[in-house]
Amino acid sequence: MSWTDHIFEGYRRRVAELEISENPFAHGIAWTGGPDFVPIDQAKVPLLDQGFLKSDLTYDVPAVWDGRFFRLDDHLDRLEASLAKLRLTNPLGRQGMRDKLVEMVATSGIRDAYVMMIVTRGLRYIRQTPPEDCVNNCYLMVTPYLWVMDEAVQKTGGSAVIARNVRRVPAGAIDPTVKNLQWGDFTRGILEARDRGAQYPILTDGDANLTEGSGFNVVLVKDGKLFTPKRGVLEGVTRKSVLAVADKLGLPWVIDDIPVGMAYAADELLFVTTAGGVMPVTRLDGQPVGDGTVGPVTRALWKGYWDAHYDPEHSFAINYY
Ligand code: PDG
Repeated sequence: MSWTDHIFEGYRRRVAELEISENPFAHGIAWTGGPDFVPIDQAKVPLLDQGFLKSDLTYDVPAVWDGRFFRLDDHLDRLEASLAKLRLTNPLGRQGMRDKLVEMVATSGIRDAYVMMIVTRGLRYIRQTPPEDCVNNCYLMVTPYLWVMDEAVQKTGGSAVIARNVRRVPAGAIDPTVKNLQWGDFTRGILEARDRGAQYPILTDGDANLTEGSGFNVVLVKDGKLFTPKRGVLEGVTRKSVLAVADKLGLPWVIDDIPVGMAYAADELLFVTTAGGVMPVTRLDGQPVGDGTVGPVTRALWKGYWDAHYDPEHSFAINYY
């Protein structure tokens, strides 16, 4: 029995059930502003939407696990903060969005879901129109859970590089605390990682400190203590969950500037995101991290993170129809 089985066994059963479901939304459900929900592969964005043309948008991604919404309010809080910074308003309002997301999950029958809420500037751009006169658009989708790292890779750990050919966009250019889809730096990083025989890039701030990777925060473990970068990163909800698990386990942690050199000296390395949870990384720049196996701290955080999905303090059950 593998150390990940207690979570993955039930998940695999639920996925098998979803695969034979006759629900037209079993592969994903979307809402793009109209009266009805649409199957995900039929959902469309208007060409003139400035979210599409200029990436003038923000978004957030919570997840549903085993029929329970996890930390939805944390994600709605972050979305609200991002909207305020961009002078966007949520056309549905917070409660309206919350209700619609729950309805969509229930309608789809999807038990383990990746949930995306996007708010765009709308059809008119602020060059011609005052921002307060733009009618903002909202797009929602719920799809089966998305793994940034496959189950099989999680068991032994993924491989990463510290990108040399690209740095994280400076916070003074694109605010990384506003969750955004301007992925040019990450895309270059992913290409570089592939060229170097690895799966994931970690980007630096250009001053030899770590920032984050393509859709995840970075945490390293040294002598039983957790270190995670402070600047140039999204303030991740998964990171927050993982640090809460560390508190329960009595492990100290710090959010600070983390020099690149610390990654090479780490005992353990992990990536954390809503789209995959706690992802062990056991090779960095072609060398083993620590002893090259998934270490005890990572395993304990992994277990604590998934167990927290059943804690009513951070999750609630969806009433499926
Ligand atoms: N940093 C970045 C740049 C992210 O995009 C994400 C989440 C995180 C950190 C982690 O944040 P949180 O723990 O709150 O989820 N990114 C996921 C994955 C995107 C992907 O497709 O790889 C998301 O936006 O869904």
